[in-house]
Amino acid sequence: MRMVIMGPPGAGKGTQAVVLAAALGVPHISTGDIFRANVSQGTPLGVQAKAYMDAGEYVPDGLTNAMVRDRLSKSDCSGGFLLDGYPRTLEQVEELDSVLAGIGAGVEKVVELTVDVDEVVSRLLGRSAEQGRSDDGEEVIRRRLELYFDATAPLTAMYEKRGLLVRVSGMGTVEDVSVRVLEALGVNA
Ligand code: B4P
Repeated sequence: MRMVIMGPPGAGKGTQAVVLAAALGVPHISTGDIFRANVSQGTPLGVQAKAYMDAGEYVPDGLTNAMVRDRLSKSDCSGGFLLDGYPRTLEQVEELDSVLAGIGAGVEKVVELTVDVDEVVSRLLGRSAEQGRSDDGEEVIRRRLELYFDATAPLTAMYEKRGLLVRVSGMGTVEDVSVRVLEALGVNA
C-alpha cells in the first residue's frame, strides 16, 4: 500500500502514522522527522533546513523532493510506504507522481485528519511545554497553520478528485482517532 497522511500541524499525523504504518507493515516516512534528524546531526541538509523550520516556513521544494526521492528508492519501500508530511505543495505532488510513475505505480490512498484550529494550537503549545520543539512557539504555530491552509489544504481536493481521499476526524483521544483511521481504511490492527 502506497499511502499519504495529511492534516494541519498538530492534527496527529505523526502520532497516527506510527500506528497505521505498523498495522500495514510498511515504513513510516516523516519528512519532518528526517529534517529534525539532519538538524540534530548538523548535516549540510540540516543546516539549510533549520532556518525555514524554525520560522514555520516550508523547506524549499528542491531540497525536500531530492530527500524524498532518495528515501523512496530504498529497498524497504518496494512493497509500499506511508508518507507523513509529504507532499505539502503542488510541486511535491508532481514530484511524487513522477517518482511513482517511474515504477509504474501511484498513490493508492490519502488520509486527511481534520481538526479544529483551537484544538491544534492547544496540542502544539502542550508539546512545546513538554518537548521544547523550536517550531512550537505560538507565533510560529500560527504561521505553520496559515501556510498549511494556503498551500497544502487545497491539495486534498486534487486527491479527492482522483477518488483517493479518506477524511477522518482527528478530534478525541489518540486511541479514538486510531480506531477511526483503521476502520475508514478497512485495516485490521
Ligand atoms: P512536521 O514534523 O510534519 O510537523 P507537524 O505538521 O507539526 O506534524 P507532527 O507530525 O509533528 O505533529 P502531530 O500532528 O502528529 O513538520 C515540521 C516542519 O518540517 C514543517 O513546518 C516544515 O518546516 C518542515 N517540513 C516537513 N515536511 C516538509 C515538506 N514536505 N515540505 C517542506 N517542508 C517540510 O502531533 C502534534 C502534537 O499533538 C503531538 O504533541 C501529539 O502528541 C499531540 N496529539 C496527537 N494526537 C492527539 C490527540 N488525539 N489528542 C491530543 N493530543 C494529540
